[in-house]
Amino acid sequence: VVAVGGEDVLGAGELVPALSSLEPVYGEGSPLDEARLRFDRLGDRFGELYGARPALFARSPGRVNLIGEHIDYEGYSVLPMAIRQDMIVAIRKADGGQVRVANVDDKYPTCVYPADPNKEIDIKNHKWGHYFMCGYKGVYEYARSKGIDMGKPVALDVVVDGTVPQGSGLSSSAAFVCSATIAIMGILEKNFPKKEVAQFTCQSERHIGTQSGGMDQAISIMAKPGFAELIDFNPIKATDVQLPPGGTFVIAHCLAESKKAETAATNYNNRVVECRLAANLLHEEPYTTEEIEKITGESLSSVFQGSQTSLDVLRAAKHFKLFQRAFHVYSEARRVYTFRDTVLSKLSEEDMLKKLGDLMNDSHYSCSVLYECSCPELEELVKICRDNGALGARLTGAGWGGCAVALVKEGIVPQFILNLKEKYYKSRIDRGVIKQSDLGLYVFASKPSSGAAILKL
Ligand code: NG1
Ligand code: MG
Repeated sequence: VVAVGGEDVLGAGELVPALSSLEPVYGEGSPLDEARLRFDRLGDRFGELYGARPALFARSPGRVNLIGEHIDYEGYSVLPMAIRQDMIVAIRKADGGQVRVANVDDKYPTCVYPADPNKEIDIKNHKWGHYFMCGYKGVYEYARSKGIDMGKPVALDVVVDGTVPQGSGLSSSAAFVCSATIAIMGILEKNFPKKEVAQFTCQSERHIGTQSGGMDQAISIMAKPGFAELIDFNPIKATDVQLPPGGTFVIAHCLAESKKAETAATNYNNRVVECRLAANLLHEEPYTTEEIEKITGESLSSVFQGSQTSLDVLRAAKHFKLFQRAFHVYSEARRVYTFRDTVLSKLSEEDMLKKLGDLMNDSHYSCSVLYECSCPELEELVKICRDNGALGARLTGAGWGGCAVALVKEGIVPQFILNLKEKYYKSRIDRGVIKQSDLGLYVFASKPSSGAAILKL
């Protein structure tokens, strides 16, 4: 049994040995030297900070969602793939009673927490290290729910290095929560079934205050190199989807950051609440609180009792566009299956790619007009993608900023990326929004990467 590529189990104990090389993680043809350098640098930084080698490393990838946006929290299937960009974690057990979470990038000051899985995360005071503690709390909660003895809560020294751009819709947050989780499992020599890790890490991330669906954690944990995955929920299941070789997905950041944790009450969680309400009532005009209460015969604060994040939404909202949100969800859920069926169909590759592109365009329209989770920058970027030969383009992830994903014929990828640089990024480099040398972080082609792994290097 191995940790990555192994069928069902994840961990680093007797049952599941940790990987001892990077090849199975990053795969053939990927820049392994670069990856090795990152792990070396992470180990060195760990040594500088804590005066020791890390006991082990863990890695979990970001993802790009190809289709199926804002429907995971309704329980509908989605179709993401893991990307090479990831979060890597170096860790050891520490003395004392603290969890110290440092970053190789000085932009992220070290966060220190009491080593107490019962302590609530201070979400009103958002810090980058909170995501690690989501993972920490989650592991203990899962163990408790299964009656697994974890002993005394463990103090930890941690350093992380992330290459998934933040607030980009590429799921840096889940990559962080998942890598933290499996790093802690590794340190405690616990092996848990992959599906359960995929399930409980979704709960774990909710400690940050977003009512997330389970897509990001599921793909980060269960991805297999070379495949996108159709993810079903309740129970979680991942089915490999082999994409047509003639098409490539290009990911491009619009450079507006989607601050999901900070804007939860008006954006992400608002849509979660609207969808829950829409399941009961539907007409086209926006609903007021009073009207919904009249229809349901119940006050909204009692419907959402016990969920502070939902009560925050109710306080921040003027009206609820239930019909539009539901229309998006049902049509998007259908597009996911049509996308999967198209990939499996006997269509010529040319026709297949065209159909997939059309579905992506329809998905974007629905996100933009019905779900209202786009932004002017994303609209401009998606249009530029289409004008420059993309078969389809759409926002990906939560939206309100972050990335677009475009389906592009393999043969024109280099020229396509050059065109985006010229038409979208150049003026922004001139205005100092980003540096020319960082461009590769914001626009790149991606192949489906592997899922979470524990490494002893
Ligand atoms: P991002 O913001 O891209 O990580 C979020 C949710 C997903 C899903 C998408 C929209 C979290 C951790 N992730 O993704 O579950 O709902 O938005 O499809 O909240
Ligand atoms: Mg996220």
